[in-house]
Amino acid sequence: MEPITSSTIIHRHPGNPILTAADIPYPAQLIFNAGVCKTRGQYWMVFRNDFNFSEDLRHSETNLGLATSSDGIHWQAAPQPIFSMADADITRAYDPRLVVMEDGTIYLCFAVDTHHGVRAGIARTEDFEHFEIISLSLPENRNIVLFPQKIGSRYVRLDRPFPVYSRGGQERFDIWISESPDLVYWGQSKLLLAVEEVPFANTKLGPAAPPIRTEAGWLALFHAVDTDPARGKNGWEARWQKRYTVGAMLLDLDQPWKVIAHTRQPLMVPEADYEIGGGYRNNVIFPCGTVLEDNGELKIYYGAADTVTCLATTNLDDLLGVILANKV
Ligand code: BMA
Repeated sequence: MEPITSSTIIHRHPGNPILTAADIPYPAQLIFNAGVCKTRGQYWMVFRNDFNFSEDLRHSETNLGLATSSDGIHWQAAPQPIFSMADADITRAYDPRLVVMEDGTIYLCFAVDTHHGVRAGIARTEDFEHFEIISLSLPENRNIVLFPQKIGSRYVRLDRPFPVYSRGGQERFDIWISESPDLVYWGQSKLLLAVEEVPFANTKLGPAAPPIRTEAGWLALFHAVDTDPARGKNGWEARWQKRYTVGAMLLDLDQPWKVIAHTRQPLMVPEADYEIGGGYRNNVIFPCGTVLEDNGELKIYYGAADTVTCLATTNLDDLLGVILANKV
């Protein structure tokens, strides 16, 4: 693979990381992969907290915490975690995404590890304290994000299943799209973007933050993974050979299963010190939330090295220009 670098339209916030374990008033270790939305006069962040690791790293605890902000940059963590799932089958819920639907309802999408596979969940909340679980997918699926409005009469989401038998059993995971009349029953699933279509991926893709409606189409960021067997110890584990970068695509407004354009070069590549060193898994940029400001600034919230939460910004028109230079 050719050497790759972040696009010049991306600006990392000088205050990065913007949220770490030191900001959390309860047991916390890795604070990352946060969903973010702006509603009811402020910014809301639901972040993943992994803590209490066993020495062999095979076990840890996970909960989801809440932080709020008046500017999207400085965050105040709530005193207690807000969401966790553990029963006889479920071991943890993680990687939250937030979306405010056109009627103002707040939805949380999340992944669930179970003894029978990874499932993707959707919950509704009014207060970030009580969550009504609306649906849990079949295994194996995660990284789901909801579009913020119905298209036609259907809710729409992006999915990322983990097929075991694709490409002769290689680890190749693509982005899919599904629809639902009620957020409970999902179907009409279609392949949206495959690993082979993204030159900076060789392993898997996944939806990042919920799509944003723009005049040019639905703007959707995605993470892209390349694996290099030459990579060795890159974090706490004995070996970590993957790198997580970020790309973007535009989908047709009325037929969102049609990709209008997608970046052939990454928008973001791990480069900053907090992305490439000192973390649990270095070389990981994993965005789960975006906020589009009225002045056209797009705030991108991402987990860095599976350890801390960071912010990068770009201008919407610049980003659309970069994506549209790569029409399908
Ligand atoms: C993915 C998910 C993410 C994580 C990433 C990098 O498969 O588990 O939560 O950030 O791997 O480790």
